[in-house]
Amino acid sequence: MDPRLSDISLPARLAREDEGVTLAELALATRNHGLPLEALVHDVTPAGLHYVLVHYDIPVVDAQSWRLTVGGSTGTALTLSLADLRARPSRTVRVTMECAGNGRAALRPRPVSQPWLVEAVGTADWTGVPLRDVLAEAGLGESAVDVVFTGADHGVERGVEQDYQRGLPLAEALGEDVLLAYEMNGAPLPPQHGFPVRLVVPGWYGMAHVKWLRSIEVTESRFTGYQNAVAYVTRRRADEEGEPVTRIAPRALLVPPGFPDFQTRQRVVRPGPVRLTGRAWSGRAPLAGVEVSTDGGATWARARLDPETRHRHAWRRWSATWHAEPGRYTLAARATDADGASQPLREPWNRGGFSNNAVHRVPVWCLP
Ligand SMILES: Nc1nc2c(c(=O)[nH]1)N[C@H]1C(S)=C(S)[C@@H](COP(=O)(O)O)O[C@H]1N2
Ligand SMILES: [Mo]
Repeated sequence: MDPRLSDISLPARLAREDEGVTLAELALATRNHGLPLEALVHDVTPAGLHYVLVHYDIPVVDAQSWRLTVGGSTGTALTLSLADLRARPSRTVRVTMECAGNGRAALRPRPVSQPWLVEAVGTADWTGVPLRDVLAEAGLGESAVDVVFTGADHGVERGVEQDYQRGLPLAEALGEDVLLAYEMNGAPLPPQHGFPVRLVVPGWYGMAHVKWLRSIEVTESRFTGYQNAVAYVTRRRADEEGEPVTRIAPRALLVPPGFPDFQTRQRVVRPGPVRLTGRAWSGRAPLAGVEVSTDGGATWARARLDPETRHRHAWRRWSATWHAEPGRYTLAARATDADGASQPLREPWNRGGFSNNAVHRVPVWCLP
């Protein structure tokens, strides 16, 4: 019998209770790296330290012959070159981006997929053309519903062969900070981050920010492609319709203090005042506050949260002082946003491992 795609591309599954991370997951984890947590100190993440998530292969795109087509339910169809885009009025927006699967590896049972711990996050200055300017030029049809973005990458996922493609509701697509970005931190996009042009949708989990963009199509019905209707949906049971994954839930991370052991990453600090610091963000509402704990989340104290700046889509720094005495501790941090949403102590479980914003815990030994 001839081989079939379904022989190599398996259905979604949960790990057995005693099952470690597989070599296939390790292959994903080495391709898709996270932010080293000490890099949380930078307001803007150096491009090479920003997390990376690529479903298939990084496509090779020639900037000279690259074209972006804009069509569907529009007055006119547009074909734009990179020079066309660069000639338009641009905007630079500082955006904290996080993968919807961040935290997945901590779930029990564990969804078998890219095994993120907590580090699938980064903040960049994205420069490009506001999407709404391009849509206005094309002219939106009366019955436009979604805007569908297609990347130049191609692969197979759970048996379905596809180009990476995502739909975004029109109202979201018209936001003033939604960009067709051609620069990251003031330089052309690196290949892994979507060269030559990617979509940036501030506040949304990473899957919405389509890289290696080649086409934009306005549709008159809700887009039900794989990445919207099958992949990025929160389900507790395999047979339920579930809720689409959209905006980033509030989260705080700590810069692990002191120094680490090479093999275990266990942290060591010395007695005395230890400055605790980190970042917090929410894609849903402005932040209201950050708290820290030294007992794993049993008791909490208010941290200092840096004031809001004009970079309203970017993470904010928080800090606190801990008077460490010899012993073992579990540091923790949690953010609360202006909607009153905070972070749970235990992982919210779903089959895809999405939007898990359980509190970040860092075990630390204070040695005399
Ligand atoms: N074309 C395309 N766009 C994509 C992806 C992809 O695999 N292909 N991955 C998405 C996911 S799941 C995430 S989390 C972000 C990651 O963006 P980054 O690698 O620039 O951090 O890109 C998104 N855009
Ligand atoms: Mo992602």
